[in-house]
Amino acid sequence: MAAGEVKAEHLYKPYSAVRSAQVGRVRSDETLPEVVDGDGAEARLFTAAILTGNHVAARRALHAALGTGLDHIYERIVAPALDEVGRRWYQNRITVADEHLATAVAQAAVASLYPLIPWPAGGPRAVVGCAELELHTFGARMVADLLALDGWQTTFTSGGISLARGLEDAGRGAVKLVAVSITLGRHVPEARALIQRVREDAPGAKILVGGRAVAAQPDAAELLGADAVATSASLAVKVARAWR
Ligand code: B12
Repeated sequence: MAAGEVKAEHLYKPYSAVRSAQVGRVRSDETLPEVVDGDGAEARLFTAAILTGNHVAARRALHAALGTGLDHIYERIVAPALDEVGRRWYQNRITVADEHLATAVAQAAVASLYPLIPWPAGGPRAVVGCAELELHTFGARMVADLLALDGWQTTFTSGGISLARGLEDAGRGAVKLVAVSITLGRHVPEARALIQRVREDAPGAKILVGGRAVAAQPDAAELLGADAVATSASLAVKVARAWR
């Protein structure tokens, strides 16, 4: 999506539930957006907050859910909310600017949790990133965070840059796991080439793939030359445990 202008009227749309969140109350309100696969009121509040650019309400919704675990926050609140944002954008119900704003608010809210999380130190090395050209980085970030929480020493290389560079920085010989996220089907060829390079550069590393482009393809690991495919960040953690 090309960058768009963020207009002031996008910042605070009249969702009464967002105003409720600002004063710390969660209430069922039919003005809240429906969220498929989300966790009830929490996901709906968070969705309303990011769609209205309300940083305070977005942060508050995630902080209130911190006791449920980061995996719950990521998969039952944040990912379903972003799905809803994508759906609305696809249906032309929101603008590109709305989508950019919602994503930025969601990322800032997630980042505000980081100082509150007891990240373990040390552990086996993992490098997590996207295929080159892939700009959808949020899912990979979630995978990196949940692996870090499970005791991996994780390097997150973000998107649009070479994951091979991340491998180099982490010390290729020591890397036990490389996780590659692919959202768009058109990036599968780059991902395959990247995985081939990783095989040569870090022959001891296990390679895990995931993301929207491969989640529904049971033979994705074979097609891409990876060791396994997982459909969510928490499943990535389970698969990776066997490789520690
Ligand atoms: C935010 C967003 C963007 C942002 C991304 C910002 C960022 N820093 O990430 C920007 C603006 C860059 C963007 C651009 C585009 N986007 Co976009 N985007 C989205 C949106 C709304 C949310 C994505 C997101 O973060 N989801 C939340 C994460 C957590 O979900 P996830 O990535 O699937 O990750 C989960 C699992 O898949 C898994 N997982 C992910 N990675 C990995 C890796 C491993 C190893 C494992 C095991 C698991 C795993 O774990 C995660 C949690 O469980 C989606 C809508 C949607 N439904 O996703 C559209 C969406 C993905 N975008 C879409 C499109 C079309 C585009 C553009 C092509 C638009 C355009 N015309 O320019 C460009 C392409 C840019 C590019 N070159 O990559 C379409 C894709 C359609 C398709 N073909 O599948 C979607 C689905 C919107 C829609 N409804 O049509 N987008």
